[in-house]
Amino acid sequence: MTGADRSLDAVVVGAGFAGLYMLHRLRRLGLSARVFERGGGVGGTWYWNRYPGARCDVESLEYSYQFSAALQQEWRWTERYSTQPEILRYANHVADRFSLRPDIEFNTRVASAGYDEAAGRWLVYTDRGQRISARFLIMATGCLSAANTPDFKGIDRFRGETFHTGDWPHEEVDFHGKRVGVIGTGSSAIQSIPVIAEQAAHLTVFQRTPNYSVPAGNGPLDRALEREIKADYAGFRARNKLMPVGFGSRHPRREDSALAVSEEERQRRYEEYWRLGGLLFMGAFADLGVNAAANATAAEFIRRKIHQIVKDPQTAELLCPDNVVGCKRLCADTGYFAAFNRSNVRLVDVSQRPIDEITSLGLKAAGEEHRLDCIVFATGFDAMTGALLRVDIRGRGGERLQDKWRAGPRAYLGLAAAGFPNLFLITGPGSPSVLSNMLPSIEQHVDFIADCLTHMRGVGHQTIEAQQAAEDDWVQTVNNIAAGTLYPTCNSWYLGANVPGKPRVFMPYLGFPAYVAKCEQVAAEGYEGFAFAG
Ligand code: NA7
Repeated sequence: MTGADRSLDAVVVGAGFAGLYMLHRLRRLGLSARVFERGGGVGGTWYWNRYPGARCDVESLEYSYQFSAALQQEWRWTERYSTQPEILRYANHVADRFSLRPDIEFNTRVASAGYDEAAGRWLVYTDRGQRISARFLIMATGCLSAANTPDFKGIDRFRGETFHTGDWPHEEVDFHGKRVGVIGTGSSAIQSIPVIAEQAAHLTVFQRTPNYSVPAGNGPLDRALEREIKADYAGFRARNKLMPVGFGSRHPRREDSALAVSEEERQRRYEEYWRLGGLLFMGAFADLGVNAAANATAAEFIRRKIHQIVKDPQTAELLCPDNVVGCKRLCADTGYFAAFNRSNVRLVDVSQRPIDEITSLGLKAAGEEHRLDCIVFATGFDAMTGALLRVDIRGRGGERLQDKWRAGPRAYLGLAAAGFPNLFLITGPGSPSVLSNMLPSIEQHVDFIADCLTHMRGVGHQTIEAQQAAEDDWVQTVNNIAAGTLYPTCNSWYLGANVPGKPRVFMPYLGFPAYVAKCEQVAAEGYEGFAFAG
């Protein structure tokens, strides 16, 4: 352990839901591990995304851990879709309940990590000058944790306050009496706009691309439903595991085509799924994700809804997307479109001409200067690869992960990369991750890694590494599956298209059950596609 201050079995980067559970499993295996977390507390994305209205778009009883039967019985969610503060309380509860904090170092960013081939160990450097030698490096850095602020001209000139939804202040932000501008109309904007609109003296929304959104249908958690699910939580989890996205088994996805039913039945079905709320809308017909003509009927339905809700026809028209529903993540809202009926809310279209510049007093767009006291950047994330690549990771021969991924991320099962022995990625690119329920996906990856480490210990292996051929095949498989869908048809963050210069590669693996089956088969066949040594 040349030059290291400390030697461990594993370093885990990030104390979000992935890092917390990974630490728990490593401890249970009797391994020494330490988690490094750049934030001042646990919770990952829920620690940073404190913007008003922040809420999960997967139901509370599903967006939660299942590794501990006692935990899932005792924790009581208050709403159908949990708010950010409640999810953060849950993360803190888990950290305390399993006594995880002593092994987490907060306010500490892992800056770089290099693999020492001779020693078969990682040398990890933090921004506080620590050097740690570890056999395993486990990246639990999250998929949506590197906030993306576009390089707007004049951004430093603004004399008012600026915020990013993904890096929101910890103290209360009060917009009362303020002129607020929100840039972006993705999920974060769609959740925060109705709340900000209620406070602000005036709110201007700068929209480049309108988004489809379905009312979440949120409300207090139905206690009878909670009792029913808790009576057989394991069965409920098992049924969700068979769903293409790993959640939603209470509302099965329909198996017929949107084009195979009468117009009347189609509208009836869409109404039914509109009322179910949020992401569940996509389950109305089997072919909404793969058939453009089928999808167009859903698009038309939502556009009609927007026109029914928004009183000013011009604003309504501007809010109507014309791309494929679900191609960019479908949003789940509470009063989003209706917010544009308020007299203090204005929509500004920046689709034809980019925002000109930020000035000391506001923002110039579409040839007009908008005077603002506060600007909210709801401009999203460098998703899936951003947080990973902010750490300078160097594998065999000093190869940088940044260089290996220059043309797009490449990872076997989204879990490991050839040339980077003993490095694991939790919910990395090439795994279902953001196109599944994150919590079960995290648990599945952590369990895979923990089982793999147990296997290595049993057999006496020191190192594990993805084989190049297996990685190449997997990247091809992920692409082939995506190519058979409508996902590549728009500029989504799934494709990296929201960050200028980022390679355009579809990153998530589509299909949670098939993915889980593949991982199980890989493990059953002695970790096929991986090479062991030592
Ligand atoms: P998103 O979904 O990436 O949304 C970002 C928004 O910001 C989107 O409307 C963008 O428009 C807009 N944007 C980005 N750059 C610019 C510039 N330069 N000018 C104008 N508008 C811009 O991020 P969110 O945080 O809302 O949601 C991310 C995920 O978090 C979400 O899907 C959930 O899973 C949780 P664009 O569409 O690129 O034209």
